[in-house]
Amino acid sequence: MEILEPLDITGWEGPFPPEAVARGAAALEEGKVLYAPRLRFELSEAERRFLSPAYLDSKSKNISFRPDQCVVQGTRCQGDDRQDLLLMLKRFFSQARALLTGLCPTYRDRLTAGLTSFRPAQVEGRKTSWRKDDTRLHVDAFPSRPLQGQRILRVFANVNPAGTVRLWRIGEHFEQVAATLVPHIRPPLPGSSWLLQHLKIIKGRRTPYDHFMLNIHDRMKADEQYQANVSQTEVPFPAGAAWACFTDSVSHAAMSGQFAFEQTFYLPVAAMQDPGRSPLRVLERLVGHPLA
Ligand SMILES: O=C(O)CCC(=O)C(=O)O
Ligand SMILES: [Fe+2]
Repeated sequence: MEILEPLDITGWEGPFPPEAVARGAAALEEGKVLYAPRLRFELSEAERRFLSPAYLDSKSKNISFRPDQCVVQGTRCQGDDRQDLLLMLKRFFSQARALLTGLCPTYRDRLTAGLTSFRPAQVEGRKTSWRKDDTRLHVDAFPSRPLQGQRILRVFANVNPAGTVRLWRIGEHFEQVAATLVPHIRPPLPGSSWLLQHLKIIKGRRTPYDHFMLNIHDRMKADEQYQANVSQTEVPFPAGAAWACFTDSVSHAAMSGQFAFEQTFYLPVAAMQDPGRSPLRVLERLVGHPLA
């Protein structure tokens, strides 16, 4: 299968060509990456000052924006700098949302916005624990935010001013990943989800679905043999390009690059054109019972 679904568009707001709209949601749900090589996220002259890791605070690798609360985090800036960062991130959020609602009209009222992030740090050579190391192939699953089956749909843009690519590896299709790993995963311990929620370790109930997704995420990242030997392709995303995919099913690793934007959305399984392709339904078929 081709991994990339090319999109010849240059603007974030629709209307988009009917062929692109006809394929948008279907391509995403098949596990493809919508790839717009000429869809540039424009920064103003003044905003270009933010193309430096110096604006990060010491604990963060990203500067993030919460569209629902309109706050910025991850930066040491105050005053005008902080406000300008907020406006830049907010604009990325609006454009990413316009892109997805234009390309996937059936998702329009069903997308919930998660975090917006600006990623000014160099990916290569960053020191982290294996679990947080996104240079290892993985599907996304968040330990502190149970999704209970909801999809993770993310939009990325490479804004590197020197023209450096953002290099990803893309691995097997989720069906294959799950078929290989699920037989090794033990079901959650009775009471563990209640405990995590009531100790306020996580927001909301960690369902058996979340348990399986976190296990898959961890098993993929922890296994050096898997990382090296699984069938995979290198995908360089050029500066000035944007791309989108369901990162809970597209197995991905970010190997190198600096200066990108990313917007997360959540989508209920029922809002998909083909819910049978969701990781929730794939896992349920494998284990033979409901997981939500
Ligand atoms: O920063 C990137 O290019 C992708 C990193 C990643 O794995 C993620 O955000 O889920
Ligand atoms: Fe990821």
